[in-house]
Amino acid sequence: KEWENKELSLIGVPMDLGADRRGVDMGPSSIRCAGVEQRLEQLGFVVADEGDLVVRRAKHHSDVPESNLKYLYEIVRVNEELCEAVAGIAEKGRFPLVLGGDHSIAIGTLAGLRRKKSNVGVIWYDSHGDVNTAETSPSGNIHGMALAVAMGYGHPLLTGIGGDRPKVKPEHVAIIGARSLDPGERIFLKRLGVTVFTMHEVDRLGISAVTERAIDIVSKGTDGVHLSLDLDGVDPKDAPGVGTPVPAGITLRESLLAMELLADAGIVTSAEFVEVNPTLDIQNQTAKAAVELIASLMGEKIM
Ligand code: NNH
Ligand code: MN
Ligand code: MN
Ligand code: MN
Repeated sequence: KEWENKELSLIGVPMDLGADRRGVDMGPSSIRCAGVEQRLEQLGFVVADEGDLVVRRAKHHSDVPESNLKYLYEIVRVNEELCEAVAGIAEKGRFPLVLGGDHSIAIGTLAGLRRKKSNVGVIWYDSHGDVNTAETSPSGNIHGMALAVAMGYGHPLLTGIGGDRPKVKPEHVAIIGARSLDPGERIFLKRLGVTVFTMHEVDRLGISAVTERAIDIVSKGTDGVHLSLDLDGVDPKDAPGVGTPVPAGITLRESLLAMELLADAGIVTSAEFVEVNPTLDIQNQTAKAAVELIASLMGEKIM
């Protein structure tokens, strides 16, 4: 593995424009407060905290004439920057760990990874599919479009970040935890043949079998695997500090097992943890959950 040197770079993206809701911009700060760097150092990682990118406050969301794409231009600008930053980290053979921020930042992360790897597998751990386009989105919020954009679908300013080519192939994607899909997303996911482990599969098969199947899918024919973990994939009882909580989700306990299985498989080469909103949280519980998940993903063992 390329990061066997245990060198890791943290980068925060205090983005909330993609969710059109304040508070998730404080996600990177809340995860840092929960002790992510120290925890990684205890695991033997040499951590370089690259700090946060700058996200400008937008005056008004309808900055694209005749489009429902909220805050498009600033989201594009930040993701271009994130793309460069992630590409630089991966280029040096370090593990990129991106802290969000809303999920629109996956657009920049995956564009950056594509510079180094031609076939990135993606585990999209989320209660949502995030495969809307401007045409299907009920909200106009770009965080609900990030995975579609990464596969090459959406506004050209978004799909063009880091170059016009698609960043991820549908057959290399596995969604885990879905329980809130918009009508257009269901059609899109079926048409593209994306593997979706909804809560139905999680309940029937159990999280360990689901994770093992997901590992098979994302590691077949790929040269790296990215974990894109939206904290709203975790049940709101365990992760209340998110903008769009959806009940009946994957417990923190199950999620930790999923991370441990990913660690054991040794396939994950980059990760991002997104959508933590400390203004909606209880005592930073959700950021703390994120740190537990990160530690398990990066190999922490009970004994
Ligand atoms: N599907 C809805 C939309 O596109 C909600 C997306 N919200 C998320 N996605 N938090 O992970 O607006
Ligand atoms: Mn340090
Ligand atoms: Mn999401
Ligand atoms: Mn979500």
